[in-house]
Amino acid sequence: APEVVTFGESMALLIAEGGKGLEYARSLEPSFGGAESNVAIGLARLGVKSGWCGRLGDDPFGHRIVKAIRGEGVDISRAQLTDEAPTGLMIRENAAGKSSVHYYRKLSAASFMTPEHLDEAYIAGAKILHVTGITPALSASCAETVSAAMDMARRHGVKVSFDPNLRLKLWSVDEARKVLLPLAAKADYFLPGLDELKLLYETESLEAILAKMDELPGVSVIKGGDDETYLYEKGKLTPVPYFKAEHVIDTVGAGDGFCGGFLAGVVRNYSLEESVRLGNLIGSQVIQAVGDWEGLPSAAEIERLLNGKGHVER
Ligand code: KDG
Repeated sequence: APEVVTFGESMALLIAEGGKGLEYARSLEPSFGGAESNVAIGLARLGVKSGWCGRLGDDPFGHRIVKAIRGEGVDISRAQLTDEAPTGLMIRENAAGKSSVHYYRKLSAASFMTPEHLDEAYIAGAKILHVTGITPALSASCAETVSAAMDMARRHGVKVSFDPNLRLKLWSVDEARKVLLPLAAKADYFLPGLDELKLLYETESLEAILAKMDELPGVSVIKGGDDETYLYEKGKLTPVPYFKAEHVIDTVGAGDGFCGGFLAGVVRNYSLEESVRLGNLIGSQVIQAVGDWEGLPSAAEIERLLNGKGHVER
């Protein structure tokens, strides 16, 4: 059984060829993305058994995504393909140095997810359930599904990890706040970004943010500090420095990489600080490759990086 179970929407991703923007790009490179499957792949590459559940259309993109996730060694036995609705799509462009994503995911297969699609025994068999705040933004039934999954996990003593992943192209901050903050209060590991917290709590001050974290029952790990990730546990703040990335190429997926690394540490009973360090290391690798998950390192690569052994070309 998977040690970490996650679910959410994975979508086909088309990346417009460099620099021209979608209006003038002559080619689009196909891939796929999805915050939760990115995390599941990150875990699998580190040798942690992970399972991804989700709904995709029974269409070529859906088949492509399922094959790719399975190919990464993630358990997809609970993933569903349906002919009732299509696989969602996102297109990313980089125009004049600004990267943006365009979503074509309304009424996608994933948006019709309901609590009935969850397999309680599957969740109960895991050590950790990881969910994100993207899913509840998709539809009311998706929001119910996330909340129900968290409740299932808690009933069985499975730890809950929650990354709010605020996506302002899906809903407003006001809508998000009402849904995401109660979910944060149900998490054992709350893994937000500093920018997201500033928006959700309407303050620029880290001190004020930490005061809010004091009201949460779980451990908080705040990603995206200037030079460090903040581990905050029972009133104690521990800044954990970043690893240097030599060439920053594509920052999308860094947060998911972090979550995968952090959760891998937790599953292996590393200290929380060591788990955050592993998360930082994974995040620093993801941003050195194009794509949301392609740059996720394997356990062997991590070993080489930590031992300071360089890349051998031939
Ligand atoms: O964190 C990266 C994800 O945002 C990306 O892979 C796509 O899940 C995605 C989304 O909804 O934007």
